[in-house]
Amino acid sequence: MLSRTLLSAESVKAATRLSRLSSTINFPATSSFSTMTSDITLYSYATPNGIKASIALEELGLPYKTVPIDFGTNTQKSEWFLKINPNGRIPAIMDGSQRVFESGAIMLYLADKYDTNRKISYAPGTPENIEQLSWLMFQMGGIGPMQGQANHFRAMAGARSDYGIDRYMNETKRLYSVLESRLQESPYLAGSKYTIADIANYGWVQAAPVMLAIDLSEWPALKKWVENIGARAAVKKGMAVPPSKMSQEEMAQFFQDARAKMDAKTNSDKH
Ligand SMILES: N[C@@H](CCC(=O)N[C@@H](CS)C(=O)NCC(=O)O)C(=O)O
Repeated sequence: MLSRTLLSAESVKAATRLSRLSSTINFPATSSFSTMTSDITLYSYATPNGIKASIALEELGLPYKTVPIDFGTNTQKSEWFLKINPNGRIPAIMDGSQRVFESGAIMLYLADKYDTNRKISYAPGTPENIEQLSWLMFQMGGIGPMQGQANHFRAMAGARSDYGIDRYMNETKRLYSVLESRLQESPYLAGSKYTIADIANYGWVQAAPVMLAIDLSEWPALKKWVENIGARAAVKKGMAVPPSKMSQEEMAQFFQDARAKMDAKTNSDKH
């Protein structure tokens, strides 16, 4: 049923209409789109990428249903889910018959379609909007992949590779220095306002102390930015979507044990 909905002529027409609208209209606060209703289902798990979507939804105050995706049973690779995200990863959303996958695309979609009051985004066509896009892509192409690999080599890999650990830990830290420089000169990444660019980067940076035992004190402006964002009510709500099976303490213990196991392994790196 889902595949029929996704591939129907109607959904293609709707997507075409939406992309035309997004590229031609600036969605001012007075736009008739502010009365638009949503029919959003979020498919997610409370991971650094998953919480980007739920925090954005919470910040916008949009109603949505959540379908928890269980990694334990590999639900993200099941046939029905691959029709929503062909890449078999979370997060993804359905908004009516429109699918959106990739957390960056989800945040841009939500900002374009629903952030008519510009609560978490800058209007298209402004210099700040380009800055917002740049820092969003910095996260999608830099922090996410690099920190993801750091986590893999530091805690999850079947074999230990000091080369892999050093390469991705160092790259993650270098990227944090880039964020630090920006946050020394600007309260938020795109400018004076908290936006989807902050949400995207926050998803990963906030996880670094627990996952990688990275002490954020090395980057004082970044640390303060993490604390400020973490204190927002919508962020606290979004981070608990869907509710995790582990407490914060259990999660910290899980990663600590995983790193200790890696430390005990012999270096298999032959480079
Ligand atoms: N670039 C993707 C990455 C998504 C991603 O890697 N999600 C992870 C959770 S943080 C996942 O679904 N992992 C399960 C798997 O790889 O099977 C995005 O930003 O949405």
